[in-house]
Amino acid sequence: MTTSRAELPPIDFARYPLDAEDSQATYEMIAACRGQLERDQYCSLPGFFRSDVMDAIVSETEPLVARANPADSWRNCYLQRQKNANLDDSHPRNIFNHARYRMIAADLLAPGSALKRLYYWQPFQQAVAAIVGVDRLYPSEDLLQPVNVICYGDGDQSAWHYDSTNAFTMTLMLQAAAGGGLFELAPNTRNGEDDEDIPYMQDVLNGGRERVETISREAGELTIFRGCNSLHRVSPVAGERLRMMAVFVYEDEPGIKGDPEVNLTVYGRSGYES
Ligand SMILES: O=C(O)CCC(=O)C(=O)O
Ligand SMILES: [Fe+2]
Repeated sequence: MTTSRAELPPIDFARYPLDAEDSQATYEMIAACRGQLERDQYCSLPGFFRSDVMDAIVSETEPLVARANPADSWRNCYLQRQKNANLDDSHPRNIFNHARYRMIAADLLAPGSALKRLYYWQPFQQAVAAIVGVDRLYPSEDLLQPVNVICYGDGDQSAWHYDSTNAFTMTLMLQAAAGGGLFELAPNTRNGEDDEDIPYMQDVLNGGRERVETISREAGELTIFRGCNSLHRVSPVAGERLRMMAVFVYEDEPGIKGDPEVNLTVYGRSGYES
C-alpha cells in the first residue's frame, strides 16, 4: 500500500527526509539525534513540521480547549498530592509545586489531523524507535492517551516532575506562549527510582538554577527527552496566547490500553465508558 503525498504528515521533508527510505541523510539525522539524546537527555528537531501548516493546526485544535480536562493542584515531583508525615519537610517527597493546565484527549482530535497522521505513520515510528534505541514502537490502543495536546493559559504551569512510566517522552510545539512557558530540565537528577540524587533534586525543587537547562521550543519543533530520570517543568505562562504542546505516547508492545483510574485523573473520564 502506498501513501499519497496529501496523506503524509506535514513534516519538512527537505530538512528531515523520512520519506526517503534508507537514505544516508535520514541515517545521519537519526544518529545525530541519538547522540544528543544520550549526551543531554533530550534531542530537538527544530522546524520538524512545515511552518506553513502550523496556523491551520492551531486553528483546528484551539476550539477543543473548551472540552479539555482542567488540572489544578499542588503536587510533588512524583505527581502525588499528599504529604508523607514520616519524612522531613525538606524531602523532595514533601516539596509541592502548583500545576495548572488543560489536557485535550486523543479522541477529541480528528482522525485525519496532522498530529494523528504523524503518530500512525510507520516511517516516523521507525525513526523514533531508532533514536531512542529500541527495535520497535507501537501505538497505544487507549481511547484517550495516544496523542494529546496540553494547553497552558496565562499563569498556568506544570510542577517539577518525573514522567514515571515511559522511557522517553515526545512532544511537538504547536504554539508558543507570548511570555514564559519555558521548558526547563535538570538532566539526570536520578538514575532510576531507587537511585535519586536527593541534594540535586532539593536544589532544583527549591529554585536552584545552576544545572537547569532551558530548552528552546519553537512552533513546529519536535523534542524527545528522557523525562523519567530528569526533573522537568513548564515555567509559568505570561499572556493570553495559549501555549499548546502535542504529546505522543508510544508503547513497547502492541495492544496496550491505559489504566482507567489514571485516565480518570488525567482526562476526567476513564475512556472505558460505553
Ligand atoms: O509541555 C511540555 O513542554 C512538557 C510536557 C511534559 O512534561 C510531559 O509531557 O511529560
Ligand atoms: Fe513531563
